[in-house]
Amino acid sequence: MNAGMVHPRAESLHIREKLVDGFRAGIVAEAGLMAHGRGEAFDYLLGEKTGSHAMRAIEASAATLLFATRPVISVNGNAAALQAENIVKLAKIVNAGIEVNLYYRSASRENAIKLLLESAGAEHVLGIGEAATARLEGIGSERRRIDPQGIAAADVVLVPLEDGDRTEALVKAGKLVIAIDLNPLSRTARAASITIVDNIVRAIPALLEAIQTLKTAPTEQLEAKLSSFDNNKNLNEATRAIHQHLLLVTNKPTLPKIDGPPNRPSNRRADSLNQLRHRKNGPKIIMLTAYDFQTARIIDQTGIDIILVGDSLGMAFQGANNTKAVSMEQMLYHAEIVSRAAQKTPVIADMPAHSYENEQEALTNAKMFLDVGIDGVKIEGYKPVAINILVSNKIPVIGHIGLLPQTADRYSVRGRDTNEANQIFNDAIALDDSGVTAIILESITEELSKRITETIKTPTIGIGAGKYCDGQVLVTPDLLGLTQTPTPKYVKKYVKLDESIQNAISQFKLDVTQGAYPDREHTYY
Ligand code: PTJ
Repeated sequence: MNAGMVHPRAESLHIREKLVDGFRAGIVAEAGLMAHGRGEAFDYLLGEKTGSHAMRAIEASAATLLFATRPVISVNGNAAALQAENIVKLAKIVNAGIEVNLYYRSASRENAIKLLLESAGAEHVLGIGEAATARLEGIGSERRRIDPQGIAAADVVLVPLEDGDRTEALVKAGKLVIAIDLNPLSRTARAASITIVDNIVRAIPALLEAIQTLKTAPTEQLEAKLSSFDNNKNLNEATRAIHQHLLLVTNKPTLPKIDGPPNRPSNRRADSLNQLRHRKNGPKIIMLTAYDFQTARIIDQTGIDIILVGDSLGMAFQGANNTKAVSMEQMLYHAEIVSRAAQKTPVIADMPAHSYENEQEALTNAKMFLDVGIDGVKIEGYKPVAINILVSNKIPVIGHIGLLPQTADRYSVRGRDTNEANQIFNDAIALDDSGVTAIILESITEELSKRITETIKTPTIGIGAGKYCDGQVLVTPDLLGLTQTPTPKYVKKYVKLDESIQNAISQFKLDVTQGAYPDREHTYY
């Protein structure tokens, strides 16, 4: 078989060839070819790229391997056929043992893999033949045989392409298990201490690179990589990445069809959004959030400048603690509803967390917002790659700096510390030249927001950033007194709708109980 280098799937075919060659050389098990097919299918769903979830797991794995006292890399047929050289390099750099441990164990395969690893530079290969005298509890068959000098004594075991039983047994035996598995739903993925949901052909080189970078880093930095890592959360993110990728490739949001007022032409609204750049020293820009039709309809009649379909949807609508899990699909659903209700006012939508991590994702997702009637998008943080591609495609973008809820670990005022203030100021300067329409300043000191507003050409819109900004934005349910206390200091409740609604409902209850409702006026005859 010769894939040729011009084939669009050349890389994938090249990997297959390696496995077929490995099978013919007695390295890869027959079932290893099937296992690879399963992996390939998941890789396809993941977009054949190392996602941010995988990078986080790779960094946590690098830190774990650098902290380990007796790390061991467990090698099977597929891992050897695809990554022998890099496995040897990895073992050398973290001083790890290499142990051959096979599901379909045979002396000839063990030896073929040992020879391959040795030709790649391995000095000592563990687990071969009689050397594997120790036993892994809870595992039947030959697979339970492990080397007393290797996996049996290891504190950390790296297992690329492992099966669920052995991963569970290794964890039970007290090992920290790092798994590489393209299937985020597998038992291995769920049982391992750290799961890298990525193709071994990308994951091992990336792991090598992360170790090179981190090996000179201060201990606290390595500890931070570990303490901030949560395998379950990360696996959920990998699953969401599959979902996200499916949305991207089909390019069709799976939204329920709603029979209601049609959407307006979008170029007119984009024009009025772009006009906002001229409001630097003009009347203040007024912006409010909306997530539902009725609120957007009412706001639309007030003549404010922008409606934001914010990912504050997480808290204000879904009752979540933060905005981190709001998805593209949820945003599109609300964006479509709000943009139908707002006949005059430009509507922008928040690009939710992880929806603009590279050019392609940013552009495809922003276009999906345009398709449901949105006029522009807001992006958290100074993200030049995403912002450039959108601006060069004439999609209005609003920037957002200061407190960034999608990544924040705490909700507190930013910029009191000089370094942090300088960082935010520098981001404002960089955003000013990036072509954004306006910049949201969230929860920063008045001093910093004044300095930014007076320095840059782009209008600033504050939320918890004091009076000097060129405009103000609030979360509408906060302004209406619908959200539960405590709300941030900057929130001014202009009405207590919470109480009004309670009163109305109590009155309805009383009327029905006492027979006062329905009366003649509200009855058909
Ligand atoms: O060499 P042996 O005898 O030890 O046998 C090795 C195989 C792979 C046959 C054995 O470990 C096995 O049967 O594995 P499973 O249970 O089929 O699991 C393989 C897992 O690896 C699946 O979840 C695949 O999605 C995943 N996978 C396959 N190819 C890759 C992969 N993960 C990362 N990178 C890949 N290239």
